[in-house]
Amino acid sequence: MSEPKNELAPAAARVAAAARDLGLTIEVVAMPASTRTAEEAAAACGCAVAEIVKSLVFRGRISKRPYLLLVAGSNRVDETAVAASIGEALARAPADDVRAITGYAIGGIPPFGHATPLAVFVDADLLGHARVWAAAGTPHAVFAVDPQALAAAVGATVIPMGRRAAGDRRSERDGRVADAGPMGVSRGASPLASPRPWR
Ligand code: 5CA
Repeated sequence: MSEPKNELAPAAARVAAAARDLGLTIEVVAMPASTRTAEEAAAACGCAVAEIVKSLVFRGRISKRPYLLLVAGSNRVDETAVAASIGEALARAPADDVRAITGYAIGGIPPFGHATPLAVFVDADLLGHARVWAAAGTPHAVFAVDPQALAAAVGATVIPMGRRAAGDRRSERDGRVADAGPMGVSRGASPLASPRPWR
């Protein structure tokens, strides 16, 4: 695959190099518009929000171990369900902590190539797409990837991650609804627990 014609920012170039190290064939693209949020990234990439990978850093409340959650852009993290899968409750990492752990600023956190090793979990909903888009180090850089290839390359454990954010429209390519009850998404011990509005 040819290199992108636009010159990449150093952080984006590091992501491209990390992908090569993993044997993952991607092309990092610098977008003229912001890709800082899942919604902005979807608009810039011309895809559904459900096809955006949010790379969110949490810490175990007990172990303090850092975890990377790769979450569908249209889903909110259901912390109760995720804790049930991972085996401990999680707390969101503050921005300066995220920067130290990953080496990247929020809005550009890539799903690999971090400053420190992270246990990685991927949202089962992401695997229903042929192609998803993830951040590549800056709030303007993204890459497209087969989610199965991404999950395999980073050694991610697939878990039910969340439920659809309020007000999000179902795209025609995403026939499932990751919401409470009937679709079989694990709700953990407390179905009434209110997940934080990760977007
Ligand atoms: N580039 C886009 C799409 S790939 C992106 O990085 N999206 S994201 O969802 O992975 O990153 C933005 C996330 O950072 C949001 O989910 C938001 O909840 C989180 N965030 C924003 N501010 C903070 C903060 N101060 N501390 C921790 N997380 C934050």
